[in-house]
Amino acid sequence: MKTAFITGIAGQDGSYLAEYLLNLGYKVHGIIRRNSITEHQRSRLEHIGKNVSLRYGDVLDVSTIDKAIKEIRPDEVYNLAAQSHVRISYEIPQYTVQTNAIGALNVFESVRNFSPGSKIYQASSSEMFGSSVDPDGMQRESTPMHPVSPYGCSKVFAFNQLRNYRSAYSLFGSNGILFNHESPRRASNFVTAKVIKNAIRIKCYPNSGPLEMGNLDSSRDWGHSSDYVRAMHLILQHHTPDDFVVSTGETRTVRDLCRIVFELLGLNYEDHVVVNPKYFRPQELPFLCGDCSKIKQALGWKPDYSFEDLVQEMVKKYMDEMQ
Ligand code: NDP
Ligand code: GDR
Repeated sequence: MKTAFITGIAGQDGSYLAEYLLNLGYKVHGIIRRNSITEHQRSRLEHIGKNVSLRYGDVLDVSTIDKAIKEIRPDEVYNLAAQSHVRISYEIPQYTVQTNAIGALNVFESVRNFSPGSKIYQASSSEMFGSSVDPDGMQRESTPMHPVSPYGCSKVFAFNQLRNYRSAYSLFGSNGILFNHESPRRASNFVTAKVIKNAIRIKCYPNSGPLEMGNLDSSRDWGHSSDYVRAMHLILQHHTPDDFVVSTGETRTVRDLCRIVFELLGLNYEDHVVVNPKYFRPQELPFLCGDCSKIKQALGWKPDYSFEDLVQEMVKKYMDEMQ
């Protein structure tokens, strides 16, 4: 039986990944942070709770990471823990960099010192490319990195640090450079979940006020988390450590998202959506679209979900919860 250790296991991707690995027969371990208020902390893991081995820990607390790695000596380590919200990274830049950069380094160091045979997956992001786009409008593994947020900068550090440990210490460390991915487990302050939850609110309670949004004209390449955790696992099964873009290759604007969601509910978004500059970012990424040819060719990965399937699944889940 293979063992996996997941940081960020209680988040969107961590919960799908734990589920996926359990189905493959892995023994799954993970750390959750001790919160003062425990309600909802394990909500994404409730359905698989007994099968995963959880312990308290924090990637900024070296002793807990060292202890876990020493005890478990996992075959695979997935470092998903992060302050993952781009706009909020402008509000708490130092905390974001501590968690996403130094936290990742703590995990890599722990593996190097106590379990150098463990394979490491690092949750890298398309935000690392930032404002840099190839002439065909796409971003791919060879695109230069010009991040435009504290979040993007922190992820570039972790990306490079893992590559450095790969060549310096021969660790098996791979980066998945993932574009936006969503699901019914997405936290409600990311744009897909925010739009869908509020559109349903407006449908059920028409006089409950408009939906306040930031930039409606940015474009994102949106996939489904369950497809993307499958890619994470595949990346670690490759014969050699490497870095892979994971995306759908299709892009839509936030305005398209609003239109499609409100139309699904029989509403016109223009009657209900207002722009509030409070949600603008100091620097925005106007257009993201990923070229995932490399992972398709090398590992045979492709997404199962279309954008429409993703939105419909999220709408149905939140509608069911409201009723
Ligand atoms: P989430 O925000 O849903 O999950 C992040 C998890 O990390 C949470 O469970 C959080 O715990 C945990 N965490 C935060 N800080 C620490 C810490 N100091 N120590 C231990 N755990 C911590 O993110 P996603 O699941 O969406 O993303 C997973 C990873 O992939 C992240 O690294 C993200 O940056 C990256 N990524 C995500 C993409 C996406 O579109 N979803 C795209 C590209 C990369 P708590 O609940 O206690 O805060
Ligand atoms: P992003 O995701 O920043 O791309 O990072 P998010 O869903 O927050 O924003 C996507 C786009 O929507 C615009 N937008 C709004 N966004 C939010 N959150 N709230 C709003 O009200 C709103 N109005 C418009 C944003 O300006 C942006 O253009 C996600 C995260 O999962 C990262 O962790 C990950 O690394 C990247 O995707 C790839």
